[in-house]
Parts: sequence; C-alpha cells; structure tokens
Amino acid sequence: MLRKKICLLGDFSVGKTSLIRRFVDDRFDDQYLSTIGAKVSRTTLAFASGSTQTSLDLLIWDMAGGERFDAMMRSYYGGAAGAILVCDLTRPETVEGLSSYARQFWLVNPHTPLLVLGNKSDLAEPGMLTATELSALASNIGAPSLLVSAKTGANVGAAFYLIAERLLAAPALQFSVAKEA
Ligand code: G3D
Ligand code: MG
Repeated sequence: MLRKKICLLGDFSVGKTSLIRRFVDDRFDDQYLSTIGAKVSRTTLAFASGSTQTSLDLLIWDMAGGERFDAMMRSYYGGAAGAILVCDLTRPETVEGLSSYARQFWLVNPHTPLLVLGNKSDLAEPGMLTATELSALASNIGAPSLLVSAKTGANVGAAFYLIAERLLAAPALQFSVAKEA
C-alpha cells in the first residue's frame, strides 16, 4: 500500500489538532489539552477510479505544541509528501505566517503539494477572514484553499481527500545522479 506523510502547519491554537481528531476519530473535543512534541495519526483513505481501487495510508503529523520552536519544526518536515497550512478565520494575524511556513516546508520538500485551510468557519465574528481573502493568499503560495470547521466537521473530509488526491497526482521526485563513464 502507498504510504505518505503530511504535516499540519500553522500558528498555535488555529485548530490543527482538532482537525486531525475530527477527521481521524470523527469527534471534536473541547477539553483537548495542548501537549508538547509531535503526534502522528494514521488513517487509510480509499479511492476508486473506474474499477480500480487505490488506498493510501496517510501519516498525519501534528506540531503538537512545538509551533514556536522553528528549529524543532524543521525536523518534523523530513520525508513529507505535502502539507496542510491552517489559519484561524477569526484571527487574521494567523494568516500572515502561512507563506513562511510554506517557504520553510518547501526548503525541505521542494514543490510538494500544499493546501490552505481557514478553520473555525462555524463562528460568526466581525472582521473574520472571508473565503475570497483566503483564496487570494493561497494563490500567492500556489495552493488551493477551503473554509473548514473542526467543530461541525464542515469540509474536513473534503480537505483531507483533496490533499490526498494531490499527493497521488504529484509525480514522484526524480533524483537523477549523473553516472561516471
Ligand atoms: P492547535 O492544535 O492548532 O494548537 P487546537 O489548535 O486544535 O488545539 O484548537 C485550539 C482551540 O480552538 C481549542 O479551543 C479548540 O476547541 C478550538 N477550535 C478548533 N477548531 C475549531 C472550530 O472549527 N471551531 C471552533 N469554534 N473552535 C475550534 P480551546 O478553548 O480548548 O483552546
Ligand atoms: Mg495542537
């Protein structure tokens, strides 16, 4: 079976852990406590195209509590096939860091697929980021974007399947080593 690692990136408290819990365990836990260190969740996604079935073993890395330690974060990136960049729609400042997360991630895993998620779409607060604003930012990074809610589950499945499809479509990195004659 095909196995791919992805990383969830984004500032503290944007909802990375909640999105993973919603997708992998199908629940939202208001009591979730932030922990220190990385957490890896695993889930299997099934794809059908015509009569062909493909399954993808997705390893989802969560930056559990390590958001502020740049040096530590870089070690999480290794071997990832793509990343989900998460911001909190109610805190527009959490969007500002996304392009630098993307840049850092691409330094380690060049040109791998990215997806931008604006989380907490269940909330209605003045000054919230709109879908249009989010997609403008995402297109600067060259990534699609979606509004999601870990709380209601809205678009959460769609988001993980979207990045998974992009991982499957991405050509494997070609390492060509010049042969000595
Ligand atoms: P992080 O892993 O990115 O740091 P968490 O973020 O998943 O720990 O979530 C941070 C806080 O945002 C949590 O609240 C969590 O319940 C809340 N949250 C996450 N996703 C959503 C969402 O879609 N909607 C709403 N309304 N809240 C969300 P606390 O209060 O525990 O800090
Ligand atoms: Mg977390």
